[in-house]
Amino acid sequence: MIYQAVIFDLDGVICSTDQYHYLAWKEIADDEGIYFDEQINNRLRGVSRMESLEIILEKASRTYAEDEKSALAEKKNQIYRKLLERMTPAELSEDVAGTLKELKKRGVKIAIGSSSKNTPVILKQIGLSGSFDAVSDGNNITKSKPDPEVFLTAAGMLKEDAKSCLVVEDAQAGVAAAKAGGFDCAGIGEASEDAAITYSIRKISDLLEILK
Ligand code: B16
Ligand code: MG
Repeated sequence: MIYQAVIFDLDGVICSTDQYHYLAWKEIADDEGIYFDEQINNRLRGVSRMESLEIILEKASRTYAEDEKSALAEKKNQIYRKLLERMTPAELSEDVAGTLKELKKRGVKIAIGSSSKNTPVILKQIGLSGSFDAVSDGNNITKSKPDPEVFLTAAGMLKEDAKSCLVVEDAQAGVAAAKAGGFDCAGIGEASEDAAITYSIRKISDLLEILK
């Protein structure tokens, strides 16, 4: 086996919080009278909160001052956190839960590499707190995807180099981050057709074939 560890993106890979991000940003955009739809929301995948706001403000009819932007990002996060409270372990699929268990059984290390500052609360809500060998997230990085920092930090925590780790991503920004860090990448969902991936997977348990 060429990989000692798997680094999972969180949103769109381990669980699906994208509809919650969408609902929260939609509320902000509607309040501000800014056009926002699912297609724009897709561009926010894997991108940090402030960078997401900048993408939304592309459709605004005026410019926003820095303190207004901070206030909007904070308001979005409050709405999003309220929605996260509704998440339960039922939102963790059997496919994901079974795959994590099997990887552990095979002695493969598992980590999270997410842009989200809400990673600890999401892991708690879906019952995965303490399940990973390392958690690298929006709280311990300075540069967000497509910068490789979040994955390089995860690999460092695992004491592995990039070539020994496989990154699993659903977003273009995340695939680019993996590539920039020298990681092989398995793409799922939208990223399964990205030209920069190493493997295309339809479901998380497809990893078990790659890691045989
Ligand atoms: P937060 P991932 C990303 O998570 C989301 O895909 C992206 O839409 C979000 O803006 C970002 O986290 C930051 O999230 O506002 O919770 O810090 O895909 O990298 O797990
Ligand atoms: Mg993602």
